[in-house]
Amino acid sequence: MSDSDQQTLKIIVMGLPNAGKSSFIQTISDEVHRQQHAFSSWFFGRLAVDQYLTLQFAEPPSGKVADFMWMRELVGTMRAAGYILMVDSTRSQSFGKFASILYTIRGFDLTMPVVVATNKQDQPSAWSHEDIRIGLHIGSDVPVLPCVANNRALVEEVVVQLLYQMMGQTGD
Ligand SMILES: Nc1nc2c(ncn2[C@@H]2O[C@H](COP(=O)(O)OP(=O)(O)OP(=O)(O)O)[C@@H](O)[C@H]2O)c(=O)[nH]1
Ligand SMILES: [Mg+2]
Repeated sequence: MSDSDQQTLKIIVMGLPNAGKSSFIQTISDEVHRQQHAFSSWFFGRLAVDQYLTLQFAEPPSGKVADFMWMRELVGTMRAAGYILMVDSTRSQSFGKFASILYTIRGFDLTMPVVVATNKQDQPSAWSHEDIRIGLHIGSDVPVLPCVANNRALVEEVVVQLLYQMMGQTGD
């Protein structure tokens, strides 16, 4: 097999602080590492899907996502294959800020593959993924999926739905 048969796809896992991004990456990845800078850190994970495809997950410093110019620069320069946007489903007071992250990415490129993971569905106070979709006016072109970040099956389903988006399929 030649090198050209191997592909690494970069997936950004983004969301507000404490949404569960690092836990998600930890659950899905074969290996993880953290890259520490002065005031912020990136968290990375790798998953070898098979001999041809490796997924690299990258979590930007969540304190920066409120910075619109930083976000635009990131989305413009990262050349990500897709985005997993994570929201803490128990914190309805953060949904507006979360929506602005989604709009920033969609506003930059409407064809960018994106899925929303409504995390912490194991908590009794969590809003359901359907209610979050309706509340945030998320259209049917963006999958909104229930998630618990340490539940391998749910985390895998989020990644699979993103891969379907990347391939331009609906997945159902
Ligand atoms: N109950 C519950 N707790 C979760 C879930 N996902 C993450 N947590 C908890 O939420 C806290 C934050 O999780 P992290 O994975 O560090 O979240 P993060 O988005 O990477 O946080 P920052 O990088 O600090 O922004 C931790 O205490 C986790 O154990 C979940 O699905 N359910
Ligand atoms: Mg983290």
